Amino acid sequence: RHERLGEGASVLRGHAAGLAGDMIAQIRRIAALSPFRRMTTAGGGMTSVAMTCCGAAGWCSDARGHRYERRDPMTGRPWPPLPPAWRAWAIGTARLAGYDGFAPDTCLINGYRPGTRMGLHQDGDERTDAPVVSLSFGLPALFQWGGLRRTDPVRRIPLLHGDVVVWGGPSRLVFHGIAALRAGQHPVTGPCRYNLTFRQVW
Ligand code: MD3
Ligand code: FE
Repeated sequence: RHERLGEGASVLRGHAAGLAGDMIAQIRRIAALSPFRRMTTAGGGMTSVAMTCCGAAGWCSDARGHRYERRDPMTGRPWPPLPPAWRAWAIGTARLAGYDGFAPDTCLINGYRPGTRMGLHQDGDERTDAPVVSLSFGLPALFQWGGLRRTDPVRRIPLLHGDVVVWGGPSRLVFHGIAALRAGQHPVTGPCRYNLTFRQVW
């Protein structure tokens, strides 16, 4: 159940499938306080993905650029708290993958519908000496996993309902993305995919 993808990266296939019902109910409560929204990008565009966050920090993008903020700019209020059970789960999962001492202070929640995609990018707004724990629910996605340079060749890895991936060490700064989601219906999420990423900002 614990497959090494590459240096520092491991996948736990289906590891979170049993948590889906509770976590999706919790996502709805978070989204009632800080709704899913597409974010403006510095280039003048919008993210294809709809996002919300919980925890002491939340990832934000606007015409000026992207960064973490303590408050949701849409509501002016602090982001909803990171559920303690989520935090404990993420710490335990990081440990299973070989990362002790993970102290996540944010969870970015991405909402995908058919056609939604995420272009190739690196994640460096948070601490890159801490891993990222990612969790997928609902419709399958094709993860694009490149290298440290944008032009490096890309591997394509399916991410299915309940799959968990832990990225750290040399894998932490790789370029990655998600191909346009294909239409479908999932018994738990309907026409959606959710991706949760636990990170340490501060
Ligand atoms: C590898 N999310 O939120 S999850 C993101 O499915 C993001 O929504 C994708 O890329 C999604 O930034 C992919 C897998 C993932 C997440 C973060 C990473 C892989 C990563 C950070 C560093 C390296
Ligand atoms: Fe990313």
